[in-house]
Amino acid sequence: MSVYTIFYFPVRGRCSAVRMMLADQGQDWTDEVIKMEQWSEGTLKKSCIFGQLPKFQDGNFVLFQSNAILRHLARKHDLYGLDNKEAALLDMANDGVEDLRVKYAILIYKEYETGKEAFIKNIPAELKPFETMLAKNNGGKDFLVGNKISFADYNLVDMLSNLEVLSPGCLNVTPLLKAYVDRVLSRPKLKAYLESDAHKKLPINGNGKQ
Ligand code: GTX
Repeated sequence: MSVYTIFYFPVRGRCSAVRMMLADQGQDWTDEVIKMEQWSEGTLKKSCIFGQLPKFQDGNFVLFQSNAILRHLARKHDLYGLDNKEAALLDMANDGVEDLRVKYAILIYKEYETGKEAFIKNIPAELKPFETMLAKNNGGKDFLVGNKISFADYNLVDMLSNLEVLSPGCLNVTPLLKAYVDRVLSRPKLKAYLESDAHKKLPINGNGKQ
């Protein structure tokens, strides 16, 4: 039995980066899939501290908030930089990914028909800070920070993969980011997970839009 359990809806959504990180680090986990009918019943929602999923269990330790889950696993599996300054830069990058993810979620769940064109037009501006971070770190040949993968890399690569689905080719304007995404996605354990049915059967979002 795996020590980690993810309770989430049958989507990639806010658990994709967590799953990518666990898979790439050779960790097992159990997915407890929560269908909308079960969620609507209300008991589970009431038991969740912010009334939302994902819920994560590390043994008996229960955690909510997707970014807190990423950070908890990063501390455990040495994916949080080499020192406090690297950790702070990773926090900065991850907060940037979160800002972008919130805008993406608003588009997908609230404004898809009216806001898609403007969102796509603005993608190059959204990518620029990450391209700049990469350029400053060994000319973009490594990761966001240092030369070791981190939790923020999994989160960013997941987010950028979603943008590529929304607007194919959108990463062509940021060559360092494009090469970095390809590099991360070709890591053997991560690639195997992304090619698995477990991943492929899950839609990116819960409303069929992508
Ligand atoms: N800040 C939180 C985090 O990062 O974990 C946000 C969590 C969140 O938005 N959870 C949503 C939720 O629990 C689900 S994420 C979107 C997936 C939708 C799939 C639907 C099939 N929503 C239910 C609720 O608020 O009652």
